[in-house]
Amino acid sequence: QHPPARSAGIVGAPFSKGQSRGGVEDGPERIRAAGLQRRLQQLGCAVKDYGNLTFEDMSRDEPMGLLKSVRAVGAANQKLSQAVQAAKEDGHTAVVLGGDHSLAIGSIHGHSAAVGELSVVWVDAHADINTPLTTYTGNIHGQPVSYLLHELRSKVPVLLNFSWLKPCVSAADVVFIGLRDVDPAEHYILKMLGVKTFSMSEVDQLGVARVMEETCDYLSARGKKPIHLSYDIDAIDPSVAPATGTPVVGGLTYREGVYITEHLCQTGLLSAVDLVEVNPLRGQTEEDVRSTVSTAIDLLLGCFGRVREGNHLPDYRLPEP
Ligand code: B3U
Ligand code: MN
Ligand code: MN
Repeated sequence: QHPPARSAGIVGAPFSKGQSRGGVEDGPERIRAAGLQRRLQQLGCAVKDYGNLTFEDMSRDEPMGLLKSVRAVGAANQKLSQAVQAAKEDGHTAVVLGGDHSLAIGSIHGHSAAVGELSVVWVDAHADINTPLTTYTGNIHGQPVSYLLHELRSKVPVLLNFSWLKPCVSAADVVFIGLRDVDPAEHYILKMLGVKTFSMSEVDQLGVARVMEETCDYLSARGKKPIHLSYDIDAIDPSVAPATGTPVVGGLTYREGVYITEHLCQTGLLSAVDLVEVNPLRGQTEEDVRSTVSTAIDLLLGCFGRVREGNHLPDYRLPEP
């Protein structure tokens, strides 16, 4: 197996206002410091690092009803959308390092603006499909999917700094994997729209290999569209990835988590990846943070052709005695 000739366009998005815990804005630097660029290059992957986006402080960003930091989340995602669009136009597989999961709004919007209709694979303990009217936490990282779906257009009110955003994804083009903490309104929406979901129960029942086979069969039945993988590190079990804002017991094993990325990479359709919710301030120990960051790196490497049987570059030659 030759490593595919790919290139990664890395966009750091140190943004945390889609939720209320500090620290997740340090995700991009921690993931870089663990050697992401070097390890991708060792796979034969070209890397362009666009650096970190900078987000202005909103002096006045009072809650709109329950909804927190609407203006900041809207402005940050507009910026991210443009950055992801640029990375795609430069020919890269876009890699967005979060930051919290509200960033998927801009990431998926920008990806779709560059390449058209997408398939979305959402790997998460949570469904992140609350609307601004169903949320009871007010955190926008629990809502990005509702902002993006055509079908929920009439259920999402006009929000400040979101006028740039038009829904760009069809519910039938989305698959959720890893669900185990879904609010009642979210469950209602998933059933109402008939969204394809593989909760942890289905992962238990079918095994991850069949889940991925069914995921790709399901998505490709509507045409082979570029795949956007939005990977929330809290999908992985907290025993492996504890340094995240809302850990939930009973998650994906390290092996299941990596298998998902290996399988999606092999489709040849993976076109953008978000890796979000790594929060270096949340682990109990430095080892907790190291294990979480190291898992994040392995998930990203899986997206770019790393396989566990081993890899070698196409021009590798055995040394002659
Ligand atoms: N569903 C809850 C909890 C939550 C969603 N995403 C995370 N937590 N990380 C909410 O806030 O909407
Ligand atoms: Mn999430
Ligand atoms: Mn989550």
